[in-house]
Parts: sequence; C-alpha cells; structure tokens
Amino acid sequence: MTEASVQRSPEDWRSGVSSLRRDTHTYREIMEQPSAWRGALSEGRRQWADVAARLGADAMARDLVVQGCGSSLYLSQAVASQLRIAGRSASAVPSSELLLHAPSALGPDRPRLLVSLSRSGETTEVVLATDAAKRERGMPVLVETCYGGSSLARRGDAVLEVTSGQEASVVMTKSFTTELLAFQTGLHYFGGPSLDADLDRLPDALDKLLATSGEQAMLAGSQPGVEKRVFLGSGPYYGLALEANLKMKEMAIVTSEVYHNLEFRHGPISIVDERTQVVVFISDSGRAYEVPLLAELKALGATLVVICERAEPAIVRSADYLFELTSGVSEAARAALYLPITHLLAYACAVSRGENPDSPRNLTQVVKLSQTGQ
Ligand code: F1P
Repeated sequence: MTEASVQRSPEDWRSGVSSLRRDTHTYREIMEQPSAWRGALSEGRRQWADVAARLGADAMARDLVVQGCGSSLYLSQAVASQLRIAGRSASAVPSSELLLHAPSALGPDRPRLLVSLSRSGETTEVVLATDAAKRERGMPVLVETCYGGSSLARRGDAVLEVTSGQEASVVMTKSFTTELLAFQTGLHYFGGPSLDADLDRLPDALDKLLATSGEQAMLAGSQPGVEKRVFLGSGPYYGLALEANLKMKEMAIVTSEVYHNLEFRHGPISIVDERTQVVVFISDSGRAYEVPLLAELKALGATLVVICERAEPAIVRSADYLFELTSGVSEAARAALYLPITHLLAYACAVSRGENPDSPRNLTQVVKLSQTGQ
C-alpha cells in the first residue's frame, strides 16, 4: 500500500495511533526487550569466563575481526566499535566479503581472532566464511548466536549463546540488542573496564522509556506526508543507525538512508526538505557539533526525531519528537538503548502503511545461498 493511499488528516493521525495494529510477533518482541535484556545480561555473565578460557590467552590477545550478514553485520560494526573503545584493534566485515575477497577484507595474513555473529547460526555466508578463515588462515573463532546447536555454533572454538534473543519474527529486533548486551558483559576480558554497573541500569531505563515515550515513537513513525527518511549516528552509534535504517526498509518497505552525523552535511543534505524526516542519535563526545546540525536540518524544513541522553535547550528548540534516555549510563555502555525507539518508529511506519512487519517482502528468517559454486 502506498503512503498516498492511506492519507490521513493530522487529527486522524494523532487519534489513530492507539488503534494501529499490535497483534504481531514483531511488536511483542520489541516491547519485551527490557526482560530480554535482563536475561541477556545474566546469560553473558554466566558464559564469558568459560568463553575466554576456551579461546585461551593467545587468542584473546589478538586483533579482532567481527563478521556477520544483514543485521548481524551492523551488530558486528557496533561490537567492533565497543572493542575499539575498550582499547583493542577490531574491524567489522561483511561475511560475504570475507568469503569472496579475504585479501581485500583482511589484508596481510597475521594472527587474529574471528568473531562470527548470527542470530540463526545458519546463514550461508557466515558459516562458509568461518570455515574458510579457519582452514586458510588458522583463525580461532568465537561465535555469538541465539542458537547454541546451530551449524555456526558447531564451528566455534567458543560459543556465546544468547537464548533470550530468540525470535519468532523474520526481522531482527531483540536479537540484535540482546546479543550486543551479552557481548558487552565480556568486554573486560579484552582489557576494557567492566561495564557491569552501567549495563545493569539499562533494562529499567528501557522499561521507563517505552512507558513514557513508546506512543510518541509510534506517532513519529506514522506521521503522514513523510516521503524521505534518514538516520544519523556516529561513533559507537553508527552501527545502530545502520540497523535502524534497515528496520525501516524491512518492516515498512520504504527507501531510507543512513550516514555518520556530520558526513550527512557533505552532499546528502541536498535531499532535505519539508517531506524529510531525520532521526538523529546524539552522542556525548560529539554533541558540540551534533546539536548545531539539528538547527541546520530544521531550517531546511526537516522533521527531526532526536534521541539523546539529556536534552539541552538547543535540542528542545529543534526536535519535533524528542526522546531523552535519562539512563545515567556512559556513552558506549548505553548504545543499545537508542534502538528500541527506532524499532517502534519503523513498526508504526509499516502498519500505518498497511504492511505487516511479520511478513516482510522478499525476506525469510534465514537467508541461504542456493548456489555455492561447487
Ligand atoms: C541475518 C539476517 C537478517 C535479516 C533476516 C534474515 O541473519 O540476514 O539481517 O533481517 O532476518 O537474517 P543471521 O545470520 O543473523 O541469522
């Protein structure tokens, strides 16, 4: 269904939000994230000592390559960023690039630890790229997946299993955030500080956020007249902005774009007008430059959805929809908290357009290659 075919007046739109359909696996899984996060934190803590011991000191000290497909690629980018902030050298690569173009993806052959991420553990490229990295480069492998009995898990030297992320939906929501949190519980095994105290605050912070702002996210997502959508995130939030952008495409079947916050000014900003909605993740370290960007986008006519820890007056003045996380949690540790608002945004956009997020077009829960060339 097109946006034009469901034209609504502003009054219809505001009053209609409560009647948007919610009887889907996707909505349930978005909303159950606070309890899933509690589960993921304890699953991570239960397993990391064993994971580190199985990999051994040599593997744990190596530079890291993190790989996955689709949402799991964006999770790889978020995880690699967390590892770099913790002081390690880590890069994220799409599994397909690792499989087909390893010299381009990795450069010179040197000792590295491979981290393979996959909700299902059955996606063809991540499994084949893991096999190739072990066979051709002798890389030790840490697998993180929601299914400990999967094909990928069987290939891991160590496995971090996050059952609290298991989903009925095709589109990944809580699997992404729970896998991120479970990984973060082990960052101190890579030499970073323990994030435990911060991570423990996130489930309650999300409970509060969904209760106070969930309906506002549904309102923003279903706003009529929006024809172009952009997601902006930087630093530890860039992988999350990529994921938010993918949710919009998968659930609502609309075209949207994603950039690093200030990169957007270097050309893509040309597309902004009154029909553009821009979602901006504000960081702590970048805010001195990110906040003026809001005024610039506002002056060009954009509708602004702003997600930040706390809003200063300049943010309040520019934001059409303001989401304050008020978590009291450090910048990197609170990364997952930015996503659920964007889940609801994409969900509301989808259902207000007559799409069913449980049945995304052209997509299955596990994407398998029909040909391996063998
Ligand atoms: C990741 C993925 C998702 C996509 C779809 C199919 O698979 O490609 O990004 O949204 O749900 O699966 P996985 O390797 O994490 O299971």
